[in-house]
Amino acid sequence: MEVVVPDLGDFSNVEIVDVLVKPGDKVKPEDPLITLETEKATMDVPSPAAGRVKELKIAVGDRVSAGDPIMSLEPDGEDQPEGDGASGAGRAARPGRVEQPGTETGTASSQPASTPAPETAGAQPHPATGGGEPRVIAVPDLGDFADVEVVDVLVKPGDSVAAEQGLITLETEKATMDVPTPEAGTVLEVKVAVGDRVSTGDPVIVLRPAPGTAATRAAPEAAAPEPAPAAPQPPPAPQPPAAPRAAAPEASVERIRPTDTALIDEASFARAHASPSVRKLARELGVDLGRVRGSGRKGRVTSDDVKAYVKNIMREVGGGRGTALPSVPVVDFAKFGPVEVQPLTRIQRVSGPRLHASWVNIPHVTQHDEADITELEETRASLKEQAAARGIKLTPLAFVIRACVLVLEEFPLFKSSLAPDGQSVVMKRYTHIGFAVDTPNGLVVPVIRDADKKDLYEIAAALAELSDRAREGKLKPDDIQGGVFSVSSLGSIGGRFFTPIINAPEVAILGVSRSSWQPVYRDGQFVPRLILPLSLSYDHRVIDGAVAVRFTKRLAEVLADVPRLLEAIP
Ligand code: CAO
Repeated sequence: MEVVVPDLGDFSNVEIVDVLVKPGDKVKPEDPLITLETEKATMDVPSPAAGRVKELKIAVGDRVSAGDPIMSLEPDGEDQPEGDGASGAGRAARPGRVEQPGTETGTASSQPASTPAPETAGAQPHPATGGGEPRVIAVPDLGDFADVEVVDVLVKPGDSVAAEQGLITLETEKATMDVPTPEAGTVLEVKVAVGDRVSTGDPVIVLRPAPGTAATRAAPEAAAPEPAPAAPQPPPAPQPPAAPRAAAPEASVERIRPTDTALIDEASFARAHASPSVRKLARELGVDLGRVRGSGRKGRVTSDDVKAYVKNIMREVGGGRGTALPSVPVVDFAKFGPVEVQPLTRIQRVSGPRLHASWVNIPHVTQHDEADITELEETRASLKEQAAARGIKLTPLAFVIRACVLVLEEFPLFKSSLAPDGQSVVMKRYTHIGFAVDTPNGLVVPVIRDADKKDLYEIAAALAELSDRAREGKLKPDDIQGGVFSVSSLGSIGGRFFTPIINAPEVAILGVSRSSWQPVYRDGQFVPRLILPLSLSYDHRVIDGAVAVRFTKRLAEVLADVPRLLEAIP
């Protein structure tokens, strides 16, 4: 018999990328003969019958269309069971064989009515099968999967179904797939229910095939329980021999939900030059084939390429290369002298990972600047007693926070947050300001709510009250949430400039160091001025450097504008 290229749906002039047999080879029905590659997918053409390859009519690199001769098969004495080769039907196609769902579907649907039906794959014979007799449609070959859950039953007794219509939906840990009926007909009985677990060959429905469908012709194989027909089997249909991969499990590939393979770019996966088995391996490992460099002929991706790709990623993750963080060496310090292990405080254990996350996730830039607070300190000194009489400790930090509130009104971006998708910023119409407090248990950041509605004294009072409660460990969840901008003051301790870590998801934090007297050149002479070091760390994804320096410049101006800081809140 002559084997020809089956119906390829919309494709023609398709390249042969592999010839899998040679003259003299024995083949069984459904054994792959050649591999074709369209721009969308790779597909094998299986043998429609058992036999021995007599002559190859094609070679790798040839381009073929439906009906073109591939090879001639001659009967192989030992291997001519009744029915085999009669149609090429009745074999469960392997899921890996189908690479391009659209193609498969197209192939199936465009199959001429006279073509032996690969769709019968997976169908189990009804004992009483015969032309138009009820027949059991079974779960097709599920490849490596077994005991798969039925998540949906799509038909009920009495329903008319068209060929390829879904009967049930199965869900493996990898994907969801529909099992379609290979034949049109009427559903007589449904054999499964939602929640059942099924494997290859398990009955799904009993179908009465519509008159004139392939089931009425089916079936040497479907008739297997019956005595083999005495008559010689009809020769395989000359053309096209069989739609190679229209069988049920493969057609179901197209129904895989995109979310099940979220890591795979389906378009690039489909374009990749790889055999069905390699595609299957790639899917199992979650590898996007489009990213794998093929070492095979014409850049074909082999299974070794897929494994090497995965190994490489594992090595990068484990060895600290690529996007993974380099690991710090683990040292046995006791080898060098006595040691004592002290646990971190609870707050340190909580805040540590958050600081780390902020540091590694946010591209920090720190803008340093200086503010002249000579007048501010003079005023503060003059107001201190008066404030103390009201029970308020008027510290420099209260002035700094009041100044930040005023500048944030002019630069609202500094109290925004980057949206999780990185495509927009969330602007906040409220101004809750956080400030770092050093407590015996570690660093905490209580939040002054609606700081823009508080005057200097109210801010100072809130500062004192919250920092007292922070040191006593009496902050409530509300006290440490909702901040839009933070201030970290080390001024009472010392230091000159530092890099505060942004309190994510905020986008900026102001570090304040200890003020000191500095000679400043003014009006032709050096004069002593009290200078406050400012360090503004900002998220460079949201804030540009020029804007950041405008912010600190403006902050310095406002800190020098004491009457403004003392203004009452309207
Ligand atoms: N320059 C000079 N002196 C300063 C100053 C500055 N920038 N800031 C504060 N001082 C002075 C104050 O004037 C005060 O002196 P007087 O009593 O003479 O007025 C003294 O230092 C102590 O101030 P304070 O600590 O009582 O008040 P504060 O408002 O400055 O600070 C608080 C409050 C809670 C922020 C502070 O106690 C604190 O915990 N700071 C540490 C914050 C921190 O750890 N940040 C690092 C975060 S990153 O690890």
